[in-house]
Amino acid sequence: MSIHLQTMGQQSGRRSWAEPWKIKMVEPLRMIDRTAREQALAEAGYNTFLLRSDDVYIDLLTDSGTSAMSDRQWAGMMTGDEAYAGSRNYYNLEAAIRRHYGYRHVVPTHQGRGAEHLISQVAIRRGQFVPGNMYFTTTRLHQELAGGIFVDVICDEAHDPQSTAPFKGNVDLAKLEALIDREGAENIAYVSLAGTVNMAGGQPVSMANVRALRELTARHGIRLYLDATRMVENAFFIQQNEDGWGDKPIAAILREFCEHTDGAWMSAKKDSLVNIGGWLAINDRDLFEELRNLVVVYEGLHTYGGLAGRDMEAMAIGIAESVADEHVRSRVEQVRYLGELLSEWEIPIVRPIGGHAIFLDARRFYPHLSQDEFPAQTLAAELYLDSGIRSMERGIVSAGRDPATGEHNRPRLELTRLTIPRRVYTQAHMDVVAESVLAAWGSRASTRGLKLLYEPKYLRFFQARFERL
Ligand code: P70
Repeated sequence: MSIHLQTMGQQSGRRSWAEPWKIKMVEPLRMIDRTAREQALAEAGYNTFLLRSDDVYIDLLTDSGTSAMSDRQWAGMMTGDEAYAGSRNYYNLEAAIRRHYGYRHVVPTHQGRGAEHLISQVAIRRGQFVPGNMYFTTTRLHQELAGGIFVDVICDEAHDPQSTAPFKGNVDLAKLEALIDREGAENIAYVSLAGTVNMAGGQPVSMANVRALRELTARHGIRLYLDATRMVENAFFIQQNEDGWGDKPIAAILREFCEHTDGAWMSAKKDSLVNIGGWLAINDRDLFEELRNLVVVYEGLHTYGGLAGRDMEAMAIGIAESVADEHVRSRVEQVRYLGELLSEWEIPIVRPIGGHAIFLDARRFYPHLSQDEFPAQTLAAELYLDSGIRSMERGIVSAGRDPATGEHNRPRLELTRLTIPRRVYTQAHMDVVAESVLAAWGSRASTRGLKLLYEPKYLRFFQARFERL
């Protein structure tokens, strides 16, 4: 018997895996026609953030707050204790964070940037430097609003979409040491470490790197704080690709990684499988007292931080579900499935394939467009026009302007992100997405760029408007 059609597993010479869940409730998708999409996109100023989600077919804008909760999480929502103070759900959340991330003191916040705001206000003195492994938009903004100066100390490979180094999220220790020597340890607020690194393409940090970083920062008396937003996915890459970790569960790798840091902030809308929520967790008691005081000014009492009791319960359960090996494997492998298809077709994407998204290399799609014609924003628009798929610009628009000069920051990476929500779409959706990217690739030579019409002061990518050139 000759076999022509092959399953996904057979294509890569192994047995197939499947999602470790079945579907109990469905949400119908709607698809509007090409003429309606053209109108919707023009009305949205060619910015996918300004589209109505009713006009979107497959929504890959973000993996943030878009995951499907489990039956256990929904059941947990019904056990919300909506007391103003001392809700039992807060204590369940605190226990889950202590158990899986290992930090002693917990401050809940409404989402990640609420936590970024608090840590930045408390830990940065005006004029201090904040070295980090590539900027993230909201993180850097809060550091700057607190008077900090962000310095990128990520390894050079991270800025090269074609480098296949396995841990492109790593800090370049020589860059960090040079900064400390030049500015003095007392002028470094803390090191801001993210695992995985969103803007680099979802690239992980190795355990060896965090250990070395720990040693270096401790020697200089500098604190090391972690953006733990996608740290579970980072732990998966350590398990798969770093020597000595292959037989360790993800939960153990996560705990050990966090042990090398002094505290963390979290957007629980990603790894933790909830639609809203975040936290800050820290070992230092005095700093905790300051944070716990500040949270009541901006978020809410220190036992709810802007969340309902039911939200905290869903988060506590989500944290436990998020560290299960079979869950993380199926999540990251789904992303890889889409990436392998596109790679096979020689469509330029960031390699290695990251944890939460496929990042299309818009510079190589549109070599005829200058960065001022917004290639990544253009590609996001083209994908929407082709099929109603929504993606996100991660290039010059996201990078914003230099606060000192007012000029565009010009990142080397000019990327369009196809972000995969957790437990939401099937392999068939991934096939539809891949074919749409192929169509945009096919018409790349005749694609025209965009002109910026309006940009707001903060985080301009969310609300900027464009028109077709
Ligand atoms: C995304 C979202 C949020 C995020 C993150 C990392 C590594 C902190 C946060 C903030 C949402 C987003 C945010 C800004 C621009 C575009 C999209 N990332 N650290 O889609 O957390 O959103 O809960 O305040 O990725 O990547 P939160």
